[in-house]
Amino acid sequence: LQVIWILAAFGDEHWTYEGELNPRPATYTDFSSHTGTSSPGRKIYVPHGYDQPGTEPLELHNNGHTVQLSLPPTLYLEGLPRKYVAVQLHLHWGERGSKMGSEHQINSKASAAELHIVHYDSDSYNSVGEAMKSPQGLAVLGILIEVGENENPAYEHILSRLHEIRYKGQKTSVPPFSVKELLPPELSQFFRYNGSLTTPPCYQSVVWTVFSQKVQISAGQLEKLQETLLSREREPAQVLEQNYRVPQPLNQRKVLASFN
Ligand code: BO1
Ligand code: ZN
Repeated sequence: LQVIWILAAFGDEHWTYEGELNPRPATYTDFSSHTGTSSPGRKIYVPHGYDQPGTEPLELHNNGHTVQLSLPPTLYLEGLPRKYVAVQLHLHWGERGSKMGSEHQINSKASAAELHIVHYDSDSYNSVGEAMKSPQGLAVLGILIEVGENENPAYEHILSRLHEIRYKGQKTSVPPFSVKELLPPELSQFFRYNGSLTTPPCYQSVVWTVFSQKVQISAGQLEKLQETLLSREREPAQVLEQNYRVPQPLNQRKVLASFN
């Protein structure tokens, strides 16, 4: 949860998940034990426009660190004091064959993968680039993903296309679909705290909302996520795997738990 500023020293050009700053095996901070603030009657957090498939195709991009889908600003969040509009979503996952790949953990337990839907405060800032440098400039939804019995058709909008963008830098175009299908059914139960971007430049600018309900994908779908993408533009190929940051010390942060 905490920023390690030294990561920013690597700059945007080249950085990796290897080494001392992201040690394996993972150490963790169990933030559920630091909660205690509940707020009955509080307006719940509802993504708006998420069930509208939209009209424009979306761009799916292998940026060498993750698979990222561009989102239209017609998607936004409600229940926060300002209007946060969507920019992109992306995923984090573990190494091939691992069921640990999430960046958040609940009750000390990591999930297989994690979806992030990134928004910025469009009331206060003209661009995401400006917003990402300011406290609470961004709002990211975190959705924990675990392996279940069935294939998850919603995630196939992304996973079935990965083979088209295997190399870093490749892009493809995805027909619009309802982003809401990617979320768990119960949106009123979540944890919220002020934290950072989990990759360089690691700015402390994110209002994090992590839903307590998880979504399921099949073992085959997880395998596809872990094995398809490559982190280099050309041979020699290197599989893009284990792109999650381990949990960081909570320090003095408060974590809100909403269980309306
Ligand atoms: S995350 O959700 O905390 N994993 C996360 C990490 C890094 C970014 C976004 C979310 N990076 C920034 C880029 C900007 C870009 C913005 C929105 O994402 O540094 O250049 O405009 O896509
Ligand atoms: Zn992320």
